[in-house]
Amino acid sequence: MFNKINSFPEGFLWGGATAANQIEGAYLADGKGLTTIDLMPKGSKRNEVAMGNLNSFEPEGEEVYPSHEAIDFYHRYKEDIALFSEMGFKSFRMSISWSRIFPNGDDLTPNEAGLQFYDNVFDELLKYNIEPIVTICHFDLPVNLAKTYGGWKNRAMISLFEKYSKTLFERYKTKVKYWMTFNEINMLLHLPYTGAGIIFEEGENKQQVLYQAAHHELVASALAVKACHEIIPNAMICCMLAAGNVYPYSSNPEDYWAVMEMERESYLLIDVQSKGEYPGYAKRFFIENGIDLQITSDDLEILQKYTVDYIGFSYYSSRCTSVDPEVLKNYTDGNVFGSVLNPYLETSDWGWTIDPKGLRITCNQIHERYNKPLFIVENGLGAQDTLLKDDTIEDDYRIKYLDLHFAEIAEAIKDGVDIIGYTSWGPIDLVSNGTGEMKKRYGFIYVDKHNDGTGTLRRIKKKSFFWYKDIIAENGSKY
Ligand code: BGP
Repeated sequence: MFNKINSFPEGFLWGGATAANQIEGAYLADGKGLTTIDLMPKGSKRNEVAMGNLNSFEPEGEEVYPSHEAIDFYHRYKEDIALFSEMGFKSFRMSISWSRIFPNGDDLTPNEAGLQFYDNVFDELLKYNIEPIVTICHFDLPVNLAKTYGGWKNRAMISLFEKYSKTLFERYKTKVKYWMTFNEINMLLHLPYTGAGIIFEEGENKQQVLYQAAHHELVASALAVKACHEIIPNAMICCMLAAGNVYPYSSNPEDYWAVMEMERESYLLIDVQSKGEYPGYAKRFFIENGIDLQITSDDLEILQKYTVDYIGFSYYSSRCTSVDPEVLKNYTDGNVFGSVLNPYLETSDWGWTIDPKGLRITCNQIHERYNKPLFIVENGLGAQDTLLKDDTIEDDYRIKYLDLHFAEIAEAIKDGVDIIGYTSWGPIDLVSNGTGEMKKRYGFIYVDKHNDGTGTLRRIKKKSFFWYKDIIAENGSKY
């Protein structure tokens, strides 16, 4: 009656994922305007800026802005894409920098040189049969939109984003089939400046501001889904979630309820993008927290009509929680979302819990919640690599991490979860979003660039480069 499900299906989209501001550099080249990330320092102030508590529009002292040069993908994309092709990539996730297309965000006409740059990148990818997976907005927006409009606090952002995304669909309709609207939309609730260009004013009700901004992004995302379907009928467009299942620290029902609450916070915006309406638990949450959202009846209709085709998500860590104050003292910072230390799991050098089984659980949870195809668009290990004298990098720790995660993806597929692809985060070393530094490396390809900005930018294949190449060549058949 039932046939055995094999693991990775034919046509599985193996690849790697990046974001414009973490690789491109050339921050003012060819008419590009400043983006919010271009004014984010590295070092101790970075977090406060990311959280919207510190205005970074007037830089002070000797700040270093990592996005200004990054790894210079802008000038080296041909070399980098050739290396991706050598690994056998079937897909490459990248984002478009809004301010290359509309330097101020509200310009009347787009910047042709910016559009041309992405044409060149897509052509290069397609030359090697690598499918571009495009994030329309990955943690950056034109500075003018943050300064003049207050970022996504402002409803006017909806039509500006709609215009920007339509411009992209029209221009790239023959080249790009897979789209996603906002990177890790739920991160907006934790990193309001990074995610939405928000800087809080004195005395503002933060929750009110955050959920109103999120509502604006949801409507904008739904309008992008509409436009995408109209302009590119065979396209697939998704939302993108920072995912990671949560464990209760104990069998206390209160701990389990705390898990439910954490997961609901993560899923709330995705529930809207996938199911077309605010869930009941969200309405209760808004009322009980004095959050009064401005939502029109047109908004509700748009949200309901234009839901996403698939779910993209990042997975780095699981989390763990408890209601016991003593347990809560034992805490680690994950990828922004903190977690109680799970006694069964190890953490990376940056305190991120490593949990391959959590990826299988997460895939199953998202599948059961939405019943749509899934795309794992970020996963990987940030680690310090050492370039040895003979120009090699022995990154066995990265191979081990990926190997264990791939085995669990295979299990999830055998569980019946429809997973269409996997793009590992930072296939080439890039600037860390969290720290603004180079020393936290994810790549299969080493880039000779260092925290202090020095380095030749030379590209060097790591041991994991050859390992990933073999996995792709065999379509993960070992799992
Ligand atoms: C995700 C972001 C990425 C990326 C990744 C790793 O949240 O979407 O942009 O940076 O995290 O984080 P970090 O760079 O802080 O190691």
